[in-house]
This record gives sequence, structure tokens and C-alpha cells, in this order.
Amino acid sequence: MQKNNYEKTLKFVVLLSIKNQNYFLPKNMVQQIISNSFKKAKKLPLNKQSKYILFSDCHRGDNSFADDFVKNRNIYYHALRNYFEKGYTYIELGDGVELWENRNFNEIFYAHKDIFMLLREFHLENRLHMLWGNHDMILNNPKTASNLFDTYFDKISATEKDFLKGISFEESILLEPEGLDKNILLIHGHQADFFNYVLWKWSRFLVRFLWKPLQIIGIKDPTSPAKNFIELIKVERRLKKWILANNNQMIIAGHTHRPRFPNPNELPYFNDGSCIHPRSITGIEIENMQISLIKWHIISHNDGTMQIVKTILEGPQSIALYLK
Ligand SMILES: [Mn+2]
Repeated sequence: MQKNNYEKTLKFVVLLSIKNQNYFLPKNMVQQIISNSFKKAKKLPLNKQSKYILFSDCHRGDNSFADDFVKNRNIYYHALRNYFEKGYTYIELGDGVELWENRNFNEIFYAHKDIFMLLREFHLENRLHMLWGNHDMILNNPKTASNLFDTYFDKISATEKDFLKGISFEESILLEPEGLDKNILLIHGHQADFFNYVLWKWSRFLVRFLWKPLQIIGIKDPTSPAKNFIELIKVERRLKKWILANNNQMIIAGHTHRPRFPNPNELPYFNDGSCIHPRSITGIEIENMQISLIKWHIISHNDGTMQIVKTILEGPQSIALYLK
């Protein structure tokens, strides 16, 4: 009898979680959520001298089987170090740390300490801006963010040391180009994903107790737009609907893990992809008032050496063409 109940509950949970979101989606709620994130965006200037690098969806984990970031950590470190040396400002568009699969940030910190210390170097020069996504949504609470990111425990000296003290995690950023009326909205993108924005605690519960264990036997979370193409297309469609209803407002998002770079005559929806592609990381560079989609990956040479290189996938294209 007990086993039966357990199976029933499991079936119910699975069915509910993969049920079409639209059934219980209040009309226009998603559009309202995106509008709200537009209104409360933190403003950053954009001019000929600005250099921004945008990455998202690193999903840094604890170096266990479920840590999707591990395979690209060296590529990512090299790329970010390169941008640091060249004077770029780093904007991370959410899902930087994987706090659904892991409850303990300390373990993530020690697994990728070199990278976190590099983020600290950006922060000390006021060149780091962070958004929260769905997998790190708890960071929208300033208290939680400061608990996790103000200091870290240094094992050698057995003392607390400063980490990203004073950093604030935002929902959205508005890049305001000098001399132009329109601007660029940066969001994680789960604002267009009701299940992962409003019901994120429920999604997190499922990831912890259902999808993560099922990952071992190859079953993927069907509610994640990063792992399910139908969900992905729905998120993109809702973002584009909002762009159209809001005077062609340019958006750069992450969340879906699908890089997007429109032509100037198309709807200005950009996506920086993710840092957990099988063999590469993708991101968006903004420099000299131009935008490019880039990827960093490894090539191997005939003599057996390997090298991390950057390939420009799209652009550079003038930003003004998207802000008409
Ligand atoms: Mn996400």
C-alpha cells in the first residue's frame, strides 16, 4: 500500500512538472514581469570607450558529477583573465552559481576558487556587475547575498577574508548609450519563464529531489528551457512578444543557453548562450559601440599542444542599428 502511494505521488509530481505552463499562466503576467524588470533596472553608461563582456549560465557547481561547468573551467578562466587584462567590465547575466543542485556555496567556492578570486579582482576595480537568475534566485535577497559573498573562510589562516564585499545582485541592468534615445535591457531571461520565476521554489525542489538523481541515468529535466527545445522556443517567443509591444526595446538575455544574434532588420533579441556548452563557452562583447557574439574553445595542433582561442561567431555590428 505504501509503495503504491509513493509511486502515485511520484507520477503526480512528474506530470505536474511537465504540464504545459500556459494552462495556469495568468494572461499577460509574464509580459508584466518583464516590464517590471525593465522599470527597476540598474543603469550603466555606454559610450565609445566602454568595453563590456557578457557571460551567463556558468552554473558553477561543486566539482561533482552534476557540475556542468567543470569541463569548461580552464577555457572560462583564460577568457575572463584575457578580458581583465584588456580593461573590460564583466557583466554576468545570472545563473552564475548552481544553488539548486548545491545548498552549500562554500563547496562551490573551493571547487572554483581561482575563478572566484578573478571575479574579486574585477570587483575591486568596480568592473563587476551581477544579475541573479533562477538557479541563484536566493541572491535577490541582499542579506543572503551578503552572507554568501561578503567574505570567504581561508583554510590556511583559519580566518574570514574579504571576497565580494558590497556587491549587489540585480534583476536587470539598462545600458544607456550616449547620444541615443533608446537603450539596452539586460536580464537573465527567466522573467519570460513563469515556472522558473514565480514557481522557482517548486522547480528547485524538483531539481534537488528528482531531476538531479535522474540525471545519473540520463533523464533530463523537461521544464528547463536549457534542456528542452519546446520550452526554449516558448521563452524566446514571449521575450520577442514583449520587445514588439515595447517599441522594439533591445534585450540581451541568457537562460535558454541558445546564442542569438539578430540582423539589424529583425527583432533585437540577443542571447549570450552559456558557459556549459559541450566544448566551448559563448558570450557577447560590446566595444567601440559595436556588438559581437564570440566563443572560446580549444584547438589542437599537429605537435600535440592545445590552445584556447576565441572565434567571432557574429558581428561586430553597430549597436545604433538596433536602437532606431
Ligand atoms: Mn536560468
